[in-house]
Amino acid sequence: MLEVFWGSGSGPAWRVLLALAIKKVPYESRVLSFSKKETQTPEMLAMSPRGKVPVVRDGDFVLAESLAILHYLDRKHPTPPLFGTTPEEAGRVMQAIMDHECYGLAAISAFARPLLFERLDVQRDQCVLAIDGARAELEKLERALDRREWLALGSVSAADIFVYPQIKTLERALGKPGAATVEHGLGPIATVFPNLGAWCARIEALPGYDATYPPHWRQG
Ligand SMILES: N[C@@H](CCC(=O)N[C@@H](CS)C(=O)NCC(=O)O)C(=O)O
Repeated sequence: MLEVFWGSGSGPAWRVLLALAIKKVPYESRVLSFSKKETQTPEMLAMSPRGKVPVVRDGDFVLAESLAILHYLDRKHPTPPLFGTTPEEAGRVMQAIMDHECYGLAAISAFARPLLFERLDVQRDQCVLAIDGARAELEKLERALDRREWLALGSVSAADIFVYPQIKTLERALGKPGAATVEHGLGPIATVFPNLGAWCARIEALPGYDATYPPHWRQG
């Protein structure tokens, strides 16, 4: 059976769990602890030389990198398709993914990470300077969802599950105590960006979603 190596709270790993839930593909969960450095063991480094998760192992085949894994899973288990069914749809999905990978991810992370990892003592300036850039990216996503339910296609696609974990990570960062000491104006996300809030709710209503939620986030 397909094995999935992942870590709780990893956005890239969450993408893979979401794809498997949507496609209803059974798998063996191999959850690793970041704090115990379980991603850095010789066995893991042999599969993922950068020591990163997600990684999947399917028989003799091993694959790292979330986007590569989404693509693999879509070819291996085509229903429902996550990269569309036509060349044009595949292009739209990849455009939305690369837009986030190349621009949105860094801009939102620059703001969220100092809050998430409670590093405002040394990274307050970086966090404050990143607010406008993060807002611009969130507004762009908000506009993309103005007259449509999903980011790229008429149904959930790899673009949605690629972006979604970062929005939830931002939401978690906004819930950290330090966030109240920064005038960011970015939350609550569902209030400031209602289209994004409704889109998150749509993803959260997908069958199998609950099993993908980062376990340690349930503990607060
Ligand atoms: N580009 C990679 C990023 C993967 C990544 O950064 N994973 C982090 C967790 S979010 C990781 O495994 N870090 C290893 C560690 O901190 O030990 C992907 O999309 O799969």
